[in-house]
Amino acid sequence: MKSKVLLFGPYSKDGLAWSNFGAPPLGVHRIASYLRKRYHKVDVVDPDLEKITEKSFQNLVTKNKYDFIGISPTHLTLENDLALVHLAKRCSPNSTIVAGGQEATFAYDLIFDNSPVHVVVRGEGEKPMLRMTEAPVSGGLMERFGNIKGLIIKDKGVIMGSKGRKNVKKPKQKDKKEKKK
Ligand code: B12
Repeated sequence: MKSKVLLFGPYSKDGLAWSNFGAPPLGVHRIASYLRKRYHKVDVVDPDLEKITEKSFQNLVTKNKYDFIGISPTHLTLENDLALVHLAKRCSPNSTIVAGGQEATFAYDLIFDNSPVHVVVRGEGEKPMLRMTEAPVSGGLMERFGNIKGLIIKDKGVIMGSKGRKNVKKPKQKDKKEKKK
């Protein structure tokens, strides 16, 4: 079955990437090309370039009923990025929400704690996204995606690594102190 995917780039709100550098969100465009070659339908939104409003974003997500919605947050834009995730979840409660890129890779716990993101892809996103779009559509998240390498999954409130990864637990204060010694 072919999936419908929405990927959006970092949302600085002040047009940072465009006014300063004129660069599109390269990471999500790469993933989009990869998925389109396998005939999935992918929309890419650059929230700054397209000067999205809450209403226009809401309309896009409600109308398209995406199977997957992917974000590529940066640390500096995180608050705006996660606000869009909350909005997307309200408009499309059945979509699987995925986060990727450097911020998601290293600060996945911050993202899981503050948003309805279901899955974080650590590292390059092309193959994990493809495998997720082609995974069974029914069952729990761990059941559907647990065999795909490189994921961290929040399933029924528990954060777990997919195959090939140790279960992820936050270090306790005590462990952190011990590491410093
Ligand atoms: C080139 C670059 C830029 C360019 C182009 C960025 C762009 N829009 O694509 C410019 C100069 C515009 C830029 C601007 C900024 N950047 Co910059 N940038 C980089 C740099 C050097 C390379 C990124 C890149 O293009 N890689 C190639 C692409 C193909 O790979 P990628 O983006 O990493 O994406 C892959 C994976 O990460 C993953 N992935 C990414 N997103 C997603 C999403 C999903 C759903 C999935 C599944 C996977 C996934 O899959 C992709 C394909 O394999 C990195 C450092 C680095 N070495 O990676 C910093 C870096 C990403 N930038 C950073 C920052 C902070 C910024 C700015 C906020 C800086 C600022 N104050 O202006 C702005 C943000 C602007 C914006 N709205 O995007 C930080 C992010 C740190 C963090 N923790 O968030 C980095 C890591 C640099 C650093 N070490 O500080 N940046």
